[in-house]
Amino acid sequence: MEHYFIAVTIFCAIITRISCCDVVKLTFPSGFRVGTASASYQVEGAWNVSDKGENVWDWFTHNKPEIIADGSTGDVACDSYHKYEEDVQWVKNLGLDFYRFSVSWSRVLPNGFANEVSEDGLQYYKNLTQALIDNGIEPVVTIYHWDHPQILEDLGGWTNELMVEWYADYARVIFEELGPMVKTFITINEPKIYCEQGYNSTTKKAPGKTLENMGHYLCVHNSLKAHATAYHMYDDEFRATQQGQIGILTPCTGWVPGDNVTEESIEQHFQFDCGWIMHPIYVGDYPEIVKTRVANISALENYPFSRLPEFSQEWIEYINGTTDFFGLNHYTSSMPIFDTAEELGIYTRDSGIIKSTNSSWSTGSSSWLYVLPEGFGNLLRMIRDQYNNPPLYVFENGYSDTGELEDYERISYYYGYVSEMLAAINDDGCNVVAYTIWSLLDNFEWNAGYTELFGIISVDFNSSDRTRSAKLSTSWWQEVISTRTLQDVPSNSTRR
Ligand code: PNW
Repeated sequence: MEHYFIAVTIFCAIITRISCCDVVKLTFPSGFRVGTASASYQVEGAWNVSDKGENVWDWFTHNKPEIIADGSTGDVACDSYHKYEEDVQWVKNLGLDFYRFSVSWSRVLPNGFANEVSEDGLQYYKNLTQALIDNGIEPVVTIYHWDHPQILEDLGGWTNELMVEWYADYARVIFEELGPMVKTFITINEPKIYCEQGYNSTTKKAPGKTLENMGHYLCVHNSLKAHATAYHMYDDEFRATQQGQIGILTPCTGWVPGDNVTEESIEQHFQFDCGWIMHPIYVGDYPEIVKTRVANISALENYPFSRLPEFSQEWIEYINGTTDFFGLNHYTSSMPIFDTAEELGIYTRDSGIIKSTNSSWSTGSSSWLYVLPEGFGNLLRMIRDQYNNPPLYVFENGYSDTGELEDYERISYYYGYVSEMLAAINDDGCNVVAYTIWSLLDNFEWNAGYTELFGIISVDFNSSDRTRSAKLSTSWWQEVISTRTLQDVPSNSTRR
């Protein structure tokens, strides 16, 4: 009899523990913030209204349509330039805490330079910011999300060190004009992506240059300098009165276990992926392994210098410490293994890492987007350990399909990724303070055009009105946000 009671007691204890902790794990901590995001070129349209100047994406889509999967452009996109008030209502109805949008440089500075400021361009962003505030939504402003003025590109773009000053002049205008209303600024979205895909071995993204296997290093180098210059400017001239925070965003991919995935291969992958951008900011200078490998390989290739530029001691110190938070964009993972033959493509050759995948993994409509939530947890713990557990904002996470309204797969992706994140917070002490849904609306997905759609709200790109409608994920997120708790993935009998 006694045994029976003990057994029942233990059983009840286990059950209570499971149910108690499941609920805890699936609930956002108090004070945690949830928002959604977009980028100017992907949603605004109105590419030539008023005095707006041409930017690199206008030029690229108009002149290289063959590179865009469906030959499309962002000329109209979601027409958010005209429909921003409706967008704000969607954000409000979702119950979100913040909306992250980006400013189009050439809409504000039609010539690229700060000698002429567009009143209409500024007014648009002031109206959008005010509409958010009026509706109780915090505006989060990305100063630059890939669409710099074409004239600056004609002058060398991110490979020209003068871009650091041009960017800083532009940032000053944004701090002066929007700063009084904005508490969170992001200087630059993902140098890694536009530098690798716009200035190196592929022509996938604007400006579509192939620059001797070093364009991406030069581009990141100047982008980090530009970021740090804007950070110091904010610190010196605006922080005291505006009382905001400012940081940079980088995309980091995660990893999952597999054959030949070792602690060393994970570390090397991390440093070339995440550390390339964040090590200069959190620790100082590029990671040692990145400097050594690129220098050695450049020497083997007979360059008289490393293809990775060197920072002077002044710049190392100037860049170090220039972020108030770790801005993370995260989508996917791989099994990083050493490329022992060292004979694959350029990225592999410099990093010495192959990001291997498994054909059984499911993907979104973006071929690179493998759904591997556990990789997200691994990444969050690594960032905690490498950079002394900084406050971390997940500023993008999302899933692409082809625009289905019954987007069960998207909900299932969010369920998996958000529960991994909550476990990393609750069980492993990761200091994640905010999460951002990418994206509010289906939109122009860069070189994929409208063939890969990330929105939790559908946009009819065939209607001149760009009609918005709810998807299943709209109401799922609404419920998650109002309860502050993850909801089960709805079942679909016809689901694969
Ligand atoms: C982001 N990766 O880029 C951009 O900031 C968005 O503008 C874009 O729409 C979104 O992701 C979806 O593509 C990334 O391979 C592209 O890990 C690729 C990766 C990460 C971010």
